[in-house]
Amino acid sequence: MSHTASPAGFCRDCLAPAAAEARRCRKCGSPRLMRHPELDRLTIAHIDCDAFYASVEKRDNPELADKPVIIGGGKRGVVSTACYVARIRGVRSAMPMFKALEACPDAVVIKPDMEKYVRVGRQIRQMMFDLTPLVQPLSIDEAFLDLAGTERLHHSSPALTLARFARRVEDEVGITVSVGLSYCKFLAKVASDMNKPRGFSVIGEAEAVEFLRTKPVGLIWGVGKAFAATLARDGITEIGQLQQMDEIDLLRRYGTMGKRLYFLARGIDDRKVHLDDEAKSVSAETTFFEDYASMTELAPALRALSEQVARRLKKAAIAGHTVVLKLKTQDFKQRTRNRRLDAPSQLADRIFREGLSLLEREIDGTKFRLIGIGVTDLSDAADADPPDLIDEGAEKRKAAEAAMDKLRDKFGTRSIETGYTFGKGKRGHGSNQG
Ligand code: TTP
Ligand code: MG
Ligand code: MG
Repeated sequence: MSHTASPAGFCRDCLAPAAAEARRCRKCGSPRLMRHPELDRLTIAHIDCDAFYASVEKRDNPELADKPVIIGGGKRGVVSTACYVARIRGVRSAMPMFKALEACPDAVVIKPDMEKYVRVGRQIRQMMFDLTPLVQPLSIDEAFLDLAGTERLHHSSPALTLARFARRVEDEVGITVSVGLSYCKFLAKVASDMNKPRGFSVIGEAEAVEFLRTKPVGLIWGVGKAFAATLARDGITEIGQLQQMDEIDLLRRYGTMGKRLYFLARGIDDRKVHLDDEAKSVSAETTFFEDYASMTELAPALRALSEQVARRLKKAAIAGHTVVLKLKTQDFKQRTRNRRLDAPSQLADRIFREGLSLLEREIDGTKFRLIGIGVTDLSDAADADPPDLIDEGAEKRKAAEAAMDKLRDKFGTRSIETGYTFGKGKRGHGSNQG
């Protein structure tokens, strides 16, 4: 056995490498070892907090630690969630409260404190954005993440980065999460639910079809109770049965849903992890009369668009933490590139600089017919653009921008132009969105 061989896995508690055959961590003795043949290749993750509302309440009141806790609204209400102690007794989300109390009479019932949960949810989401700009929240306590290409940034594989994240949430937030890691969204989400709480499950490409074969059809995304009942009437209860059917047949029987069944049953899911939708971003874009390939042509457009975005952010008193560059090539292929800023910004200068450095990497002779810039991961303007201790010029540029904003307000937008936008204002027909 060679000492230089890459470690077969790692310890989820102390993150030390773990040998392929070890049963406990050599460093800390923990049995929570993570190993999987595809561990270093998988990048799509789904993270979901464990018994979210209940975990937050337990964190804030240590006396509740070992007690069954139910979060929900009053005696006649329903259960929002229950801690895992209460779940062992049969309590479930959406159960009428009286039933829950029949099953678990000694439960501590707490009214939901939504403001607090939103705050904690945001805090965790911010931590997710420290891992990758590609975070797609699904609800208050869960999100998809695509960690492709983050190895150099974090000096670790996506799997190890995720294990470190789970630990960080426990240390800094005081609640636990479960992680699912796979090659696609469907199976990442399935995986995160597999060994809750404090779970970390991996579903690799090689095992996907066999893994799905014996699972109920209800596991498939979009198959709710009603549709599962329809399938059951047709004699289909297990995913393995769908694996035997051909696409045309499924399409004929169930329309577009049939197509989804065909692909997901085979573990084929090409949906990308994408940033939150347009409503949660501010952007501007322009389509050119001619297509452009060079920085000389593209940068001025980018500058003008950055200023539009900044203007709208300032008007709404919001700021964006992630800058998104959008390009459409001559042959209508779209490229989007994101980068997270150190802090939320509403400054044209900062957005432009970030956009420019993203753009530089795309200059490869390709002709572009459209360029757009925007920000997402929006927040209140209050914590935007903190004084920059490293880049001294930034403060001056910020002051200059504030001065220009004032003049623009006074004289209209065309009266002040920076070097980059000068004389370029009429070059394209603008189309804005955001
Ligand atoms: P979930 O992630 O579905 O559940 P959970 O975090 O409580 O438990 P798990 O460990 O299984 O993930 O939902 C997140 C929060 O959303 C949950 O804590 C409370 C709220 N919620 C409701 O209010 N009603 C519901 O029916 C469900 C399912 C959740
Ligand atoms: Mg949850
Ligand atoms: Mg959830």
